[in-house]
Amino acid sequence: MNIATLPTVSSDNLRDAILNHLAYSFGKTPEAAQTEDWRMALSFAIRDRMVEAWFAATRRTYEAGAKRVYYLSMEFLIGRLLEDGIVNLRLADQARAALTDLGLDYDAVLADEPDAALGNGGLGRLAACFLESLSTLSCPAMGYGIRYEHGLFRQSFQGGRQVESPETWLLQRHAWEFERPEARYRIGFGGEVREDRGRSVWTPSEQVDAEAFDTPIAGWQGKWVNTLRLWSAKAVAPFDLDSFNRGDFAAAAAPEALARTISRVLYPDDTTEQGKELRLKQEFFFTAAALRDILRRFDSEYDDLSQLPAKVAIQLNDTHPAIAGPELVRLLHDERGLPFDRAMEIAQGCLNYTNHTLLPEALESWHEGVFGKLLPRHLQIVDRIDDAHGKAHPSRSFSMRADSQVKMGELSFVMANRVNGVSALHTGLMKETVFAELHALHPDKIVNETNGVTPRRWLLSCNPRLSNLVTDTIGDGWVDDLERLKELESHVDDAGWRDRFAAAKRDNKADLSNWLAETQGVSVDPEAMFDIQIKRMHEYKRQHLNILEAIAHWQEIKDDPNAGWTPRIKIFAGKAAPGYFFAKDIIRLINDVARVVNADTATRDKLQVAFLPNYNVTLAERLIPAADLSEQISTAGKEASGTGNMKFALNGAPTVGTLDGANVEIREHVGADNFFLFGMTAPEVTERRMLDGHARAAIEADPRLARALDAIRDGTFSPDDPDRYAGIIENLAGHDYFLVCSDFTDYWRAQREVDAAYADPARWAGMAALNTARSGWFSSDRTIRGYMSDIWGAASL
Ligand code: GL9
Repeated sequence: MNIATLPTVSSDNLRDAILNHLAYSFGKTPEAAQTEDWRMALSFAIRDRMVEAWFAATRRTYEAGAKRVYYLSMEFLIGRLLEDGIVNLRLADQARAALTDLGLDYDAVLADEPDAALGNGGLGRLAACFLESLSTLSCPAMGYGIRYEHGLFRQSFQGGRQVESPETWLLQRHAWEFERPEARYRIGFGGEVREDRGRSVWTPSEQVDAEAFDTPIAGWQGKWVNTLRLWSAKAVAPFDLDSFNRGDFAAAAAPEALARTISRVLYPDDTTEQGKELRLKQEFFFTAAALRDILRRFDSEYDDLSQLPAKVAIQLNDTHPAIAGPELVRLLHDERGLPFDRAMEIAQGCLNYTNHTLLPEALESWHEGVFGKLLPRHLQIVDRIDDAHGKAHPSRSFSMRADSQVKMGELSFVMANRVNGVSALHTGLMKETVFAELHALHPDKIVNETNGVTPRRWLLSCNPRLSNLVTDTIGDGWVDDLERLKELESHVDDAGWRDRFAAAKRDNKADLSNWLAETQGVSVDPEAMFDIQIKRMHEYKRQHLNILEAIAHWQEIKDDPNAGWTPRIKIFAGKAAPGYFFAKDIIRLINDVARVVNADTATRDKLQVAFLPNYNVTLAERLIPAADLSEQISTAGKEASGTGNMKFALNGAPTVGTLDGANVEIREHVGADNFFLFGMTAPEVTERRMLDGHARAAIEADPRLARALDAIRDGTFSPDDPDRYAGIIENLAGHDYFLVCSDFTDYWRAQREVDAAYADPARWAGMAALNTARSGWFSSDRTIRGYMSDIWGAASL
């Protein structure tokens, strides 16, 4: 459907629709309605406006016989959906007016929506941005994942320590999904394989049903709507009547409880949890359901399986759905009777794999014992795939079945038509390191698709002040053609325009500072530099480098309080995996440092530190528009791409960062003058690590670093327990794998350059504005266009 044919909606229409839903969908009068009822009624009124375009998109796809894209991901970090829907349908003014008319606080109604945290971090958020861009580009696509009952845990602090509690987004009503009881597939586990007249027949010992829940995802202007289909696990027989009749109620309910376990919780690890049987079950559960659904849809249109690669592109988001390779071969060979080689060839024509990290601990592999017990037929198929690949390439030395393991990265690589990395640097390192041998055998397979972020959520919606200025200046064409931000460049030398740019940032900071005071008990001066590091807690991301620099900075301010310091507030947020004790210690250290530094009356107008609890998409949307400085300080070679880095640059916050992941490309785009570079390069990192005693040497060479470490060691920040951080000190002064000490001195230097630049408001505003003007390339629309042409062979309709 074309936008021209979309009915226009006035605020009166919308108000009537809200009142209708309040009465007829929720059975409430306006007098009795709670905020949640209004939120649901508004959501339904907005959702209604997506449905026609949703049907039309499906119709168009069938009519065109178009190739469909299927994005398989364990994680979709979608956050709140209501404002996204309102903004994409261009109904923000009408919605605000309608609610105001009804005597309601629009922002409070939007804030009532739970943040759907069905992902851990960048990988899951990328999947959510991709879905939105696929719809904006009217590419026929579907996301497949798991409808977790509990998303990523809630984080709070007790005495500065991270405490986890379960997340319960589904306890509130969820407005966006349509349950599809008819879209249900039986998924088996375990059991045995027997040969029957030359065919392998798998008889599982355990079964669950996967039931679909569909969420419409509207693109910009609501012209095209795709579907996110999440699978929920249900018992095959919900209830054991025999047990019930015997009075054993726990046993009667057991099948239901057992089945539900599969879609109960998101694993909270950002690097893959190794060897957990339930995790493998989750992976097979959603992947198998997705493949059955894909084949059912294909069968409804075509009867020749050799057409599959022409009509179906499947993207494996990391190795989590890697079982798709053997499962698709099983469906085509065992169940549809294609010869094994042909089944493998067709599967390889459909599947593609994205690698998101080179961290060795994140490369999934399963012990064949666990794998074979749960998926006995798939283990046989993996062996045959490995044999076939070995026969085709007799020179190869590796096997995906070495050391009694099933190696999912190698399996994904071999079964994929294309394999991609997520930034130029990362793709290069993939070719040189983990996939070097496979790359030599298949030199055309690896391609790069640098990540991107959707400008609808990450500028238009989260930063109305800046987006209004942009639209006032260059019109609104930038929203789905982000490179047009370049047109801002000619205004950057205009002092009046630059002041407007700076005013938008200042007002965003004032809002954040009010919110911090009201909700977090943190009081900060909005004139201070807002220096922000928000992301998962991990040693490679080096939040400890940041806090070490803060300590040294504090000490130096104390030495000479009147030396003209640039006032700063350092803001941190991020969750640590519950079992990652070192990362949890870093959180506690930052909280301890914050307590001491913020209480120091001699320094607190120059430096403050805050760690905000429970980082999620909603908090990111609040912080990023108010940031002056973006901290992207990972050890070079470790951050595959980063996407937060792009959101900050787009919102006018220059980066202090290393040459890692997409930082490299950000710096190329915004210009070296508008980026604060420090630290070793990836090859230098590799070299330095081999040098004995690199940490000790770095500490000896830099008295500031030595003094900061001493303060931690002597209990300055933990007077009740001076040894609390002995582990961190031992690590840093010892093998310091992530080279915190070796990069410290240059980081300090870069931070003082940041201070000097910030102290010159005109210079800073120019740098910030050029970051916005030159970030257009980092739109996920650009990324998706790349996948469509280089990987999927899919077209916009
Ligand atoms: C990640 C990488 O670490 C990031 O650098 C990258 O930007 C994203 C998206 O490609 O993928 N890989 C990964 O496992 N995570 C990433 O963020 N982790 C989480 O999602 C927590």
